Amino acid sequence: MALLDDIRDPRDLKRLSREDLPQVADELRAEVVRACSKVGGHLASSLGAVELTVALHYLYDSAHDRIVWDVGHQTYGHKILTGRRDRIGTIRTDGGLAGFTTSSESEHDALTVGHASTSLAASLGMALSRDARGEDYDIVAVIGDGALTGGMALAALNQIGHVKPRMTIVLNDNEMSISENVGALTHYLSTVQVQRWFQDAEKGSKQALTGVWEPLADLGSRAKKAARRFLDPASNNPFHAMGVRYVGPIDGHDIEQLLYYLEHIRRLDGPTMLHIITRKGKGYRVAEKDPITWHGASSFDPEHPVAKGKAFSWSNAFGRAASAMADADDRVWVITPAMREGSGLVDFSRAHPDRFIDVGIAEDVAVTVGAGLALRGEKPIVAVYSSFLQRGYDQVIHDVSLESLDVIFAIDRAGLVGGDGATHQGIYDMAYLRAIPNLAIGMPSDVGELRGMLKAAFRLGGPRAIRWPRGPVEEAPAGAFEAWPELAWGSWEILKRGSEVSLLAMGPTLAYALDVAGDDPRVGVVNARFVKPIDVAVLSALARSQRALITVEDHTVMGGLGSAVAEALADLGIAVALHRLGVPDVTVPHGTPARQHEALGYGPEGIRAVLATLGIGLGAESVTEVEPQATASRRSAVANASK
Ligand SMILES: Cc1ncc(C[n+]2csc(CCOP(=O)(O)OP(=O)(O)O)c2C)c(N)n1
Repeated sequence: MALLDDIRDPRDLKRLSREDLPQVADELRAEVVRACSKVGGHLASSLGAVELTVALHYLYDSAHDRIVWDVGHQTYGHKILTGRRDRIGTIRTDGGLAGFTTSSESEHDALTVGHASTSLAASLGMALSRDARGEDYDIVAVIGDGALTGGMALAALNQIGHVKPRMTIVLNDNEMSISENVGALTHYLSTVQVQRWFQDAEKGSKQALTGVWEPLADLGSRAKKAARRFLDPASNNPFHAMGVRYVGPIDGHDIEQLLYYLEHIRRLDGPTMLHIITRKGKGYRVAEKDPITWHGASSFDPEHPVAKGKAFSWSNAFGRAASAMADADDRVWVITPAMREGSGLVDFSRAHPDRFIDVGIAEDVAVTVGAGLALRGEKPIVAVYSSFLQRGYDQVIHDVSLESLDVIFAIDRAGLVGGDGATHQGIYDMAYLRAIPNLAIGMPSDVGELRGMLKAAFRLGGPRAIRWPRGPVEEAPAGAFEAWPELAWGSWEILKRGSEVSLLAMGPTLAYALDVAGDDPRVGVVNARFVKPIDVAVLSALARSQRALITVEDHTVMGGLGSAVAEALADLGIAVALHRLGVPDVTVPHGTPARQHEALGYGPEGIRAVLATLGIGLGAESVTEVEPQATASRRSAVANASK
């Protein structure tokens, strides 16, 4: 009988006997696989945390106690056990469950999260409040070895060891971030695993040798004891040294062991770290074998799981371009904060291992390492997702822009990102970067422009941000760096002249603008590919000759292209009707970007609606699903037609 069918709430889990728990874990695992096979998601991390999830919910009351999952991507099992089983197949889709823990979704989600390394500081805050108010509940932070590489986590640990609140920290160590984990702590954690192996070996050899040849057994054990002392956690353990009690490592797939240790730790004063060893993808062969591919899976056939081939993407285009740049000039380095795969850098890391740096989940460090390299005359590219660069904001200002250093920020996932949702939306970078002196910003609409911008950034020097969206892009034949197009930084491109109104769009919204304008002579289209500086000459000519301008951007309207245009018009003293379309002042959850663009008013229908208010009705014949990424062919069609 399926036990999961009777678990509507963690209280139902607690009614089961301990012997039943492994079966619950198996069922949870199957359910996670089923859900991910339908809609994709963070499969491997959730599979690796199934036993831990069962143990935590068996022991703690998650509605009252606080279980603080770091990142929140490993919580599909937690969601199933906490009343969301019937909706788990909707995870990350429009209107469905969020892909991470989200407080507004459930009282069992202690933290709204998605970015890594926040669990320890948040748990400390909760513990401070609890203790100040004399309340009584448990706090358990669950953090992966990857998330522990983040400066926030380490700084919080430093403070936890100082304040010493009663809390449990479960270090879920699978030796993986998205790719292989990096850093000195990672090396330390694997040393501790060797120690565990040593202890097991010692036990095994004792049993095998007892009664056979005692002196040999004794000799073996004495040598091992000496080695063990060398690796003794009490003397060498960095967590201990920071004031956090350390226990482990233990097998994180053994529920009995997990319960045994968690129960004991729960009664202890002060902070205690339980180090558990798990396997990413546990229990599902393909995910165990290739946890990198199955970290974030697309939908698949659960009987014959094969990872779907992905279309050529902006990230791939960047990775190739970066390799060509590094081939052409040995001062080119690429720095990633733990996003080798996502940023399209696997090939680069193989071709140029000496100039590829993965700093772990530490965006601040990535930016300042870039600054250090640039200070010594190198040409670093900091490859980072738009939403994660938020973590390196001060470093962009303080370490890079003040000295106007030659650092290229290669910003991936700009715009709405789909399933990852609110925490990952790349819709603030233009707003937060535009205010920084010396920093220039562009957004290509096809691969040729991407290369042109990278080439211009490399040649011109100074801090330059180039942003592009998530998803596919039309591939262009690879070429040597020297042969890439020349592009004047700051220049806009008039794709179509209109007699009355111009649409100013950038990146993915350019396809919308071109589609809506069609061949209507009243509506022009401009590729407003730079927001800093903007093309004042083109803008002022347009503003003086048109009765309205409409900016269209996949970014918050506050501070992006529309703001840049409004500010420039004000400075020029030109009064012209300006309509700014983009993300209004709201948070945007997970969903299908093209649908969300439409719902937020900056898809093709939204543009048509604004044109209609200006008396420019455009026939419904062009109401088609527009693929926002397919800009290159649309641009060249328009360019050819207007020749
Ligand atoms: C600030 C930030 N940078 C990057 C990411 C992307 N990211 C999501 S999960 C992950 C790896 C986390 O590794 P770990 O904590 O060990 O968990 P595991 O997936 O191995 O269980 C990364 C880098 C993120 N969520 N937040």
